Amino acid sequence: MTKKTIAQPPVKFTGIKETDIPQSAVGFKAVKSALKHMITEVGLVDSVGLLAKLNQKGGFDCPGCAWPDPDEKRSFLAEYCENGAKAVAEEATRNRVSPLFFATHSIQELGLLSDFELGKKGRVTQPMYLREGGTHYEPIEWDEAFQKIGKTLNGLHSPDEAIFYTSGRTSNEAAYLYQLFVRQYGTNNLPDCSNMCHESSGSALVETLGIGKGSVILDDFKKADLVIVMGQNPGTNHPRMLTALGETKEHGGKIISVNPLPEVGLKNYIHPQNPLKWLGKGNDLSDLFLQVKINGDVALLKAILILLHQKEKLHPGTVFDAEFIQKQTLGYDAFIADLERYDIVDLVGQTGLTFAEIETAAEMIAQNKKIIVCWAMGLTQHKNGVDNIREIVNLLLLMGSIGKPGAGTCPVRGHSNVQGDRTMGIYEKPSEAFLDTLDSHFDFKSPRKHGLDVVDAIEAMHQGKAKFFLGMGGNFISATPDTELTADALRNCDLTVHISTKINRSHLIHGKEALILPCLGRTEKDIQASGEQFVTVENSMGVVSKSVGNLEPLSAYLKSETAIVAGIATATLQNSNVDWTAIAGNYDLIRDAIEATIPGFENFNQRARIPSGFYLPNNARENDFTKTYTGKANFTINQPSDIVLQKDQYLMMTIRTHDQFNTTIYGLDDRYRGILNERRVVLMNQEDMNAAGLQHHDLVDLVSHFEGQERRAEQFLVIPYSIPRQCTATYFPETNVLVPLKSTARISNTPASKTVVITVHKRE
Ligand SMILES: Nc1nc2c(c(=O)[nH]1)N[C@H]1C(S)=C(S)[C@@H](COP(=O)(O)OP(=O)(O)OC[C@H]3O[C@@H](n4cnc5c(=O)[nH]c(N)nc54)[C@H](O)[C@@H]3O)O[C@H]1N2
Ligand SMILES: Nc1nc2c(c(=O)[nH]1)N[C@H]1C(S)=C(S)[C@@H](COP(=O)(O)OP(=O)(O)OC[C@H]3O[C@@H](n4cnc5c(=O)[nH]c(N)nc54)[C@H](O)[C@@H]3O)O[C@H]1N2
Ligand SMILES: [Mo]
Repeated sequence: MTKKTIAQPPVKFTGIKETDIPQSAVGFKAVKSALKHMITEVGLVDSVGLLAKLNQKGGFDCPGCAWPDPDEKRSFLAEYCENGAKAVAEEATRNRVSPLFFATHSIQELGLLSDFELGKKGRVTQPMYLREGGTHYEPIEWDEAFQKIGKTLNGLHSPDEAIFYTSGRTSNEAAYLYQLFVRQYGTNNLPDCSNMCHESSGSALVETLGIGKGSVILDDFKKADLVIVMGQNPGTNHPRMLTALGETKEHGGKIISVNPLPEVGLKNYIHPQNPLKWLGKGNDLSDLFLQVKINGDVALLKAILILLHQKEKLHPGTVFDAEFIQKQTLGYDAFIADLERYDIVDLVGQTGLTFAEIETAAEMIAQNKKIIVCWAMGLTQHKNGVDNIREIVNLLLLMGSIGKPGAGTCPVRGHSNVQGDRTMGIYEKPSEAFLDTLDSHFDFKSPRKHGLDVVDAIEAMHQGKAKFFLGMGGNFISATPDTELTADALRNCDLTVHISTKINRSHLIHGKEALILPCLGRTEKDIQASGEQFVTVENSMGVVSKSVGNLEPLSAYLKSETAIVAGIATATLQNSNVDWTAIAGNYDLIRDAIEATIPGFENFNQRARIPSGFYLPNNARENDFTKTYTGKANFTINQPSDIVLQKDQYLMMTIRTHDQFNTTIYGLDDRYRGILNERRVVLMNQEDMNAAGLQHHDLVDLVSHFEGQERRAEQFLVIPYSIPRQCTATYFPETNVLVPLKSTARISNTPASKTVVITVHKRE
């Protein structure tokens, strides 16, 4: 019998070095680091060509984060950042994973590589197949691969036994075709990375404001009096956002950051596109830094809300926007009644902050009427993740700080097209209205039963209720919680299929049979029957724009994601009245179908060709809240954290280093945190270390505790760090094994990967 490939990256220490934490984000080092990655992966000539096209009008969209590009003129080389350049380098790498590579390395052997080592092997060049009981992937022809998928899908007892995952890099065109195929096949099992990411934001915003997206645009940052950045590390994950925050400051606005860690980008900032400023000391970006305890945000917001309410009672009409509340909202009285039940002393205690700090924040908020709140995973990945965001909305509603310039909600998205994929219908809980339109346009009946999200899909595979997994991009095994359980879930499948650019761990943890289908990346030319194609993407602020690759494809075997979907659809669907070959041969035809079925895409083909793109409608931005279930913006009642830690327990947040894009590990440095060449670390408060008898660089095992179960991750080095008491931080994906599958946010079902209860055990 063949042995299983190990599910987690093996324990390997790479030789930790520590440095001082840099004083500011960006600067020469960042540019040097970016160019080094680029030149190593793609060579000097192509590097220059790529950077010249990156995020330029008429170029390709950065495959890094979803932060928008300025609408106005973009200067040469200006709209890239260190980590964007790394994302491009990683995709445009010349390193190839060829059939010869697979013939010489068994899957088990590849499993022994770390994620960093595996990723550096490069791009997959040909479709590959793993037969039942096989030890090595073998090359396969595209048609045969499609037939195998069709045969497996048509052999299932029900279409609901198949899972169709999407990661957020997939273009609008590919995503649209994909969901159409999946619904024609007969299921809504379309989980996506959003389920693990901003689902809490979507859930909270739809309920309260009637749109699951943020309400601000880039220009609002110049007009805001106050920007609050909560649970986000923009210096690493959205570096171009620092330019927008810099503009807030230049226009006289203030910034508050709320984070358990003093993240470098939020403290100090040097404008990357203004070299003269590199020589200076940088700007103090945050006017107030609140070093909150992990998951202390609802308590903090409630304490602030109480203080604002007290001020309003003392001087009526000076703090709250009574007219806005009266005209546009529902639920104010119940909200205030609930707020009055809380004791501010208890709340302050839960935050780990001082009363004075919270009072300063409340004062800054009271004095400023145009407020933007930005957030990311530090707020969404908690049991009360939806509560976090609804409480932010409460604050904005009280201040009337939404639906006007310089004010509103700003959930900062992750993957470059994660928002667009959802707009295209990649959603396990589609609305009736969307399905009705799809059905009438394509003349079929799509399934009405809601599908499975990521967590439920894992559960279904684990229980043998789902037998087929297809990943449109992404790295499911490494991105999901509870690594060992998820691995067993995938191993239960009859067939696992991955449409990927690069080799990753998910190719190694497979069903009975497995396929890797290699696709073109953003940076590559996409030629179809009707000639050269472009795709479109939607950024974090609802701008849809075109993206065109300029590199020759890495291998002649690669297919575009759209062509792959069309191939699978043709091999699977017997009675489809969609001409899959025609539609995938000319992306204008896909855009016509999008225009006909999705609101906001009028004249899509024409507007897709406008160089800076176009904005999708946004009711919250327009101060229109009639789209909520009550027809008004809704106040909500939210819960602070209910986690009670035992004396020896800590909360652990799993975060990204400066050298990774989710599960893709670019390098081993976390430069902005001063931790170099090592990922197996646990950041702890020095006083907690003293109390537990732990020393710098002690080797420890981490054990998580959930509903009486224990999960273990072995061998991490203790690093003393500026972090509140009883809080710890580790890097994802190494500690995903500790995140229990069922520990999720209420309503959104997002894994609570920022609130893992752990104990720390010194190894003898
Ligand atoms: N270079 C690069 N860019 C990326 C990514 C990447 O991996 N690399 N990933 C992309 C994706 S998919 C996403 S979703 C985003 C992720 O962007 P971020 O959300 O910035 O990513 P994380 O590293 O998860 O950081 C979470 C931040 O929240 C803080 N935090 C954790 N828990 C709490 C809490 O309870 N309260 C508060 N107030 N703060 C908390 C952490 O200290 C950390 O600063 O970035 C996108 N962009
Ligand atoms: N513990 C913990 N877990 C987390 C998180 C956390 O903060 N903590 N964050 C969560 C979040 S926010 C997210 S978004 C998920 C991310 O989950 P995923 O989106 O599933 O993971 P990625 O690492 O972004 O996927 C990288 C892989 O995508 C493939 N790829 C790259 N570009 C393309 C392309 O253009 N087309 C195709 N078809 N494939 C491509 C490559 O093969 C690469 O290996 O992880 C989640 N998991
Ligand atoms: Mo994400």
